[in-house]
Amino acid sequence: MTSTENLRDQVAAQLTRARDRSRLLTDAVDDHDLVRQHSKLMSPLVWDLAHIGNQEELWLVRDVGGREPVRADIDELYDAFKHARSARPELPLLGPAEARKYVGEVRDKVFDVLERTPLEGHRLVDRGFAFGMIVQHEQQHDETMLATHQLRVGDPVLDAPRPPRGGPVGPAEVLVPGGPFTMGTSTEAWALDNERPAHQVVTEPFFIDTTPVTNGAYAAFIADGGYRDPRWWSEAGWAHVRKASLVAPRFWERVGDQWYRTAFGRTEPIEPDQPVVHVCYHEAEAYAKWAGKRLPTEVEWEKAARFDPATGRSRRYPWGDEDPTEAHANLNQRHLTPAPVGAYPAGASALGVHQLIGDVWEWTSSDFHGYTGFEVFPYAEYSQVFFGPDYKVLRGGSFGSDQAAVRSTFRNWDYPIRRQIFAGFRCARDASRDDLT
Ligand code: AVJ
Ligand code: FE
Repeated sequence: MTSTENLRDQVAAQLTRARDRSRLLTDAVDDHDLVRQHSKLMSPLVWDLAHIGNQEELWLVRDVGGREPVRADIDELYDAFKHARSARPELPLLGPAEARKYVGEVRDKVFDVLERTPLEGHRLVDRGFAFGMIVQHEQQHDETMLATHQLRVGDPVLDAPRPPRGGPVGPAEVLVPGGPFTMGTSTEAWALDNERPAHQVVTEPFFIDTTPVTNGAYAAFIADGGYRDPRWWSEAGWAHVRKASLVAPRFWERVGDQWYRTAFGRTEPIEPDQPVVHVCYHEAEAYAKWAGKRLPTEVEWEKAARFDPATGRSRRYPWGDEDPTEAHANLNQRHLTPAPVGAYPAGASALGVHQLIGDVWEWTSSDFHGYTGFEVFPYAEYSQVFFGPDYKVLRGGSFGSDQAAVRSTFRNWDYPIRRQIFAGFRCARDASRDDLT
């Protein structure tokens, strides 16, 4: 991003890429499937679509562009804080044709605003931040819509090539040295408020798994009676596992002595070398305890992902400072499943930790809070209102995340019982004195 013109072109390309994905996800199903609720946990797809357009109108057409509203009458319908997801199908929403027309009109105006807006100077548009925020917002909803597709029952409508084959990953875990490292960022142009500012954090030495926990390893936990043994579960986890009658990850089904999983309408035997996905925080925590380990904290996850012991610097990504390519990580809904472990040797961190970015979101043991020096930007409802003990932080993005919306500093959050998101985990453990000598 050397010149403003260059930046303008990049912003336009990112907006178009996000819209292509939104269209693919909404054109794949018929109108009936667009307006219906596939799960109480999710909005109808047609709500996500118009909400994407409404946020874009609020921030780019009205706020940055200072233009007249395209449709001031619908703001309330698409305000995520006004109506719970479960209540959205009953609202007088724009229908499929109206919603498509609306997002198209907003986008036309946005391209005009983009042409006329200086991208340097004023903080909200500095280096295109407001546009970047909207690109990321659309991509985040595209991942949410993909999760809705996963919950949809019916013939498959989405297709994608299989991920690359797995490969060697070296030792099962690596030692991350204790001491300081730089967490968060003050320089990443499109980083959101909760990733800022860059600040030093000191850790103890710890071990972290070089890969996410696989289906095969997770199946061993099930086979060992893990879901029936309170020793592995926290009090809240045990209460939940019993109340919700959990026996396996979401979308798993046992036929004879084989586990199957259903993904996007196709049922296949689980692939033992793929990272497990669709587990909640409680399941991740229980597995880790069963394995004699624990979940990493958010600080530990980011240090394993970014710290380069040779220079003491924090990298932008595990592999270095360059943006992700197909060789680095399973992102962008390129494949509709996590890739087997070892599929991305070029994406490993300086310390040899694989698949931190992409594949599956990784549960950490940390609650969602603002960093020291946190400042709301540009609005409290993006992240600040979610700070507190109710949400756990997830890191790294999934196969359903777009690279515009994932960085090593990116922080996602959800309730510890949620399983519809593309979430897995990896384990960590304290390093004892003996390990260090
Ligand atoms: C960051 C994924 C938790 O979906 O609730 C979308 C992103 N914020 N619209 C969410 C978001 C507003 C957010 N997560
Ligand atoms: Fe939103």
